[in-house]
Amino acid sequence: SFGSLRVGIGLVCGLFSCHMLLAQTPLIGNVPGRSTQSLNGTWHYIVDPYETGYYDYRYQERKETDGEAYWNNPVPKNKTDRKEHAYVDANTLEVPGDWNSQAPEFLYYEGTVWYQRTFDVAAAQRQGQRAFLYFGAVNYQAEVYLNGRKLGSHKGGFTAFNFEIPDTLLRDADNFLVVKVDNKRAPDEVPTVNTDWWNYGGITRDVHLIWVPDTFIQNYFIQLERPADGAAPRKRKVPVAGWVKLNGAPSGGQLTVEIPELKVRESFPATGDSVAFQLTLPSVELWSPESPKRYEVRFRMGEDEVSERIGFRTIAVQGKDVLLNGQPIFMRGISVHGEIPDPGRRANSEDDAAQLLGWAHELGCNMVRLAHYPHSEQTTRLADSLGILVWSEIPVYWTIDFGNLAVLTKAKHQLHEMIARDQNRASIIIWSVGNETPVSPVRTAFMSDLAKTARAWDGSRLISAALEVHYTGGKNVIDDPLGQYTDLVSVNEYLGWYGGLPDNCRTAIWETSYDKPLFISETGAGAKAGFHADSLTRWSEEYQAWYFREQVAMMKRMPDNFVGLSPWVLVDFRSPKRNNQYQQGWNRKGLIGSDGQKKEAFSVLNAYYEEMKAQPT
Ligand code: GCB
Repeated sequence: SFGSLRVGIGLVCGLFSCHMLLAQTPLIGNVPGRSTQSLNGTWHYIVDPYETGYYDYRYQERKETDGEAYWNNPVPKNKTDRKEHAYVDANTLEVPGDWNSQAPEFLYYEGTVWYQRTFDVAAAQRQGQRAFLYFGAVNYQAEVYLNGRKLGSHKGGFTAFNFEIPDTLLRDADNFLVVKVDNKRAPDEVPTVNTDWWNYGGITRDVHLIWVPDTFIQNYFIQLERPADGAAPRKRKVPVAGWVKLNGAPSGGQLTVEIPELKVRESFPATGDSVAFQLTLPSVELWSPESPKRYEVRFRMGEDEVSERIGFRTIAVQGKDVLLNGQPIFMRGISVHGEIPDPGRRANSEDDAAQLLGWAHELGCNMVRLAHYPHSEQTTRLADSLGILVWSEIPVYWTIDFGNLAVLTKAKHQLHEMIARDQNRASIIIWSVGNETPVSPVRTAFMSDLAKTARAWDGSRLISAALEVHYTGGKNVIDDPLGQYTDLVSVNEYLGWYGGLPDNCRTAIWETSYDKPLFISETGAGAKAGFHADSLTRWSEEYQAWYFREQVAMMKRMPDNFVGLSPWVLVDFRSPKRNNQYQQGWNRKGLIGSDGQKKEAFSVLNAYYEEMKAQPT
């Protein structure tokens, strides 16, 4: 409704800019639909564990003009000149990419690495255009410098950000671009020091220059108006609502929204820098996993035009059900890390997304839980086109410093950046505000604030968080107070792995204090691919397959508010916390091993999903 729309506009208009360390421009939406110049490729690097490029020998931050600051071009003026750093062709890293997988000496490196490259811009491209420097993700903290001047900084390893490049700073040739990347873990960051995944460092996603006219469409949101009480959306005369955020303060003008296939084209007066709009579509074919229909939607304002393919659907909770387009759905999900095995690296391309979602599709899934942080934009766009429902999460994981207001602000930044990038993806039905956070009053205050904030920013999707279950008196009880604030109650359970043996599932009784849909956001067991033994032997494929057989049987006896599951996990992934002879630095709960080999449990879950596909929900 329009109440939430206004909040949305307030958000994009500035709520955030006041928190920024430097003048970071709010995120430009739909970057693939813009005029861009790629800055991917081979960059130079300097490894700098002591941060010598940043601090002088008295450990004072270097002045911008300091010749030994690593953001400055270290060209000796003459042969007597001394420079103690250099970007050399012997030291290069590919962007996008984590550094850990690119050279053996980086395998366990956490700290500062300076990235450097030069680039030219075509004079014709530059003419009358504003330039923005865009990063798909840098883990964790980025300090960005161009031609010796600082453009800005950013924290948060999995979300996109951009800075405007002042026209006076940009040259036609040999622009000297430096990014200081620091992935040291810290107790007051998000995530905090302790996670069950490897902290891959680097410029892990695409880098682009974006060219836009003086006044441009910065971002927009378009969706079906949410029908009351989970009712099915209308098929004819369908109400659509949205907003557009403009940048470059126009003195009026018209914003045009067009959906050519539906012969819809309407203009709205742009009085300030935001425009809220409503449209009526004559008819609409709804987006769903079975038929992921998308329409080309065009936005035009003055000289700027952006377009992309957007699906229309509704998602709601009604009583015990999750309704997609007014119909109850069962989520045949799988949890996925944004990581490619063999040898273990951050997923960073369209091919990587296709690999991971392709495996999920083979497993019989209609849903993925993208754990535990926002995945690449290629992933959510591919999910849109393949018809895979998505749970997208911020890395508020385990023991965040809940009592620290600055940490809440950091979590909200990441929440905002996640939503701002992907708010038009039909595939995304759930925003998750965290995973397995330990119950306490201060934590519940923190987490419920995030849940409320997410809902205020995007009232069109469901809000959840992965909670824990406890086993008491022979029962599995879900009574985490955070459940009051989420639309569906999601829990991670490992009955038969972290407690007891898999046959304990046979007598398990489930109890929840919430009259809401129940989703199992994790369940899993470790096995080394290719290790075979009897099913009582831990780490064997047989144990894991047995675990899944017992779990599936239990799922079939779940209470009637059970709406699906996303077991842990699609593929083995690197975790420095896992060090027995089978693990060797890997979490082995994948249904697929680190060599890409499917384990026996894969076919157990697949058989269940094939059965569920055939069943009416
Ligand atoms: C969990 C966590 C996940 C871990 C998993 C495990 O509950 O949410 O990040 O990797 O358990 O393997 O223990």
